[in-house]
Amino acid sequence: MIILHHYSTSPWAEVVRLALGLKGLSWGSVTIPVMLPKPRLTPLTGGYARTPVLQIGADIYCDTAAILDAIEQAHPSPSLYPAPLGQTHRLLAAQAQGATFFAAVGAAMGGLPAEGMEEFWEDREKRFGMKPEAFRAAAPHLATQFCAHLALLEAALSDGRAYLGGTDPGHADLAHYQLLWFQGARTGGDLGHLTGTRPHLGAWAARIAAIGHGTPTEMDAEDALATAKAATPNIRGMVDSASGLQSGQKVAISQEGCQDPAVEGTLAVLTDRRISLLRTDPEVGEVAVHFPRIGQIVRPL
Ligand SMILES: N[C@@H](CCC(=O)N[C@@H](CS)C(=O)NCC(=O)O)C(=O)O
Repeated sequence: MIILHHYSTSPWAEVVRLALGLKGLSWGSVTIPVMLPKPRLTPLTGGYARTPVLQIGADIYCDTAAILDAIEQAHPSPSLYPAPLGQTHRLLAAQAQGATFFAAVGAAMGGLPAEGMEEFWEDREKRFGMKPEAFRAAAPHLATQFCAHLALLEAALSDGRAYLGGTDPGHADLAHYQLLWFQGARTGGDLGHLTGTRPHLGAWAARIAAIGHGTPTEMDAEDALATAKAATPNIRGMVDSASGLQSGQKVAISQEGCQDPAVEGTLAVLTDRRISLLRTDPEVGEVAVHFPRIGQIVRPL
């Protein structure tokens, strides 16, 4: 069974929920905390604590790029990479990360009060360097950048196409949609202030929302840990010899722009697309932790 570790307000988790919906899947839903510590998640990941994380048995997928690959591989139809864009969906989806995502976060959260959210801001400052005062000061600029991005989406959709790639939705649609979806967090989901003057964007967002989330079933974190313990990791691939690293070598993986503890383990796969580590934890036994190559810093131990 596919298990998603997430929380309801996570925009990147919304991408995965919609991908599961697009494929009409049933899945186990484990709710994780919005900030550290995440003691029922990190035994699985070895320290990666961002949201979302997907689990299939003893295989743990970190980051939506690795997660969507895993879902696509396990359930190829309907594809998250439909023609005519095909793999170009990945390129377009990557554009929703980094500065674009930061602008969306600024637009959605820049105006939020510090009062009552002290712990949250402390967490985000420590882990991602988001100093609340500096973030609030930058919010008006970030909001302009976000609106400029929405204008690009509106223009891309203005020839009447249903989705970014044409008639079928794919990874790129979900990745860019979450930026907009997140703006509803403070308005109970209402996006009228952003879609009112952008009709193509509004119709596209409504089509994507209608995809739904498939069939989630609430699941206890302890059951997810037990599921991992009862399973065996599924490693496919090899270590690219040009990397200078070798299979079986101890390495640590961390993420650019994130101060969370590095995940340490034995290198099993390293290609331009994927990094997989094997690690053992008393609570879950041996698990494989899978990452996309982009965004990860690999350090030999
Ligand atoms: N590149 C990652 C980005 C994930 C990300 O930034 N997630 C946010 C929430 S949507 C996060 O980790 N926030 C801190 C947390 O959840 O503890 C992906 O595609 O999954």
